[in-house]
Amino acid sequence: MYILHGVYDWGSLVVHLALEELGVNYEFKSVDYEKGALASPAYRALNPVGLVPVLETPQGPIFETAAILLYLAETHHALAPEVGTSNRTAFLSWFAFVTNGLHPTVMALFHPERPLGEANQAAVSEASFTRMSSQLDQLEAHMPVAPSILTLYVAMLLRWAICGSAYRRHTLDISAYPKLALMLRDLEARPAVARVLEREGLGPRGLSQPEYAGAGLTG
Ligand SMILES: N[C@@H](CCC(=O)N[C@@H](CS)C(=O)NCC(=O)O)C(=O)O
Repeated sequence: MYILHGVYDWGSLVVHLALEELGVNYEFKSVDYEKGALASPAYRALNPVGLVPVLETPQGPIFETAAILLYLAETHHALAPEVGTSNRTAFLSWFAFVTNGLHPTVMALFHPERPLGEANQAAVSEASFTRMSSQLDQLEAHMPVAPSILTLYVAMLLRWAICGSAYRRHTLDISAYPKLALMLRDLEARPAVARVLEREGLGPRGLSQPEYAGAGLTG
């Protein structure tokens, strides 16, 4: 039994998707971040850095999205090429590219005031959008698109980037990336993905044609 501590449409979304895809026994526990739950001693005992997500496992809590996803794929022998198989190297390379590269870029696009303050947010937003476009060019050209923790992760980030139009100057036109757009539609057709999109209130086209609900994307 796993316990996922998360907030709908925050970074816990990809772990939620992976757990549902794996068909394992889990519970989703909403983190009451508005009441300071991320700073509580109980939460910090699970995740010392006080961020979402954290997953309670039979071996103890695990935090950092990439670590959680690799743990799940390795434990359940699914959603990633197995160690020793020929496509493992490409998978790991692109997984690191996304978790170390695209994720911070998308976060900077959403919170352009964070790195250098309000006065510089237009420049940060501009630079982040340019960086994201070049990272997506790479993914469009090279990323393996078989359903995996990698495609689920990219799908979450693309959802956020497309949603950006509702409240940010820069928004992603996914039609410029036909392979990635098809990947999103293919994921939405998967029953496990559809269940999580419904549960988190993101709608059946919550990956390929998302609408900003006004509740998420604040973390
Ligand atoms: N590198 C971390 C980033 C986690 C992160 O930034 N989480 C956000 C939500 S998407 C959060 O908890 N924000 C709350 C805050 O900054 O106080 C990971 O991948 O798990």
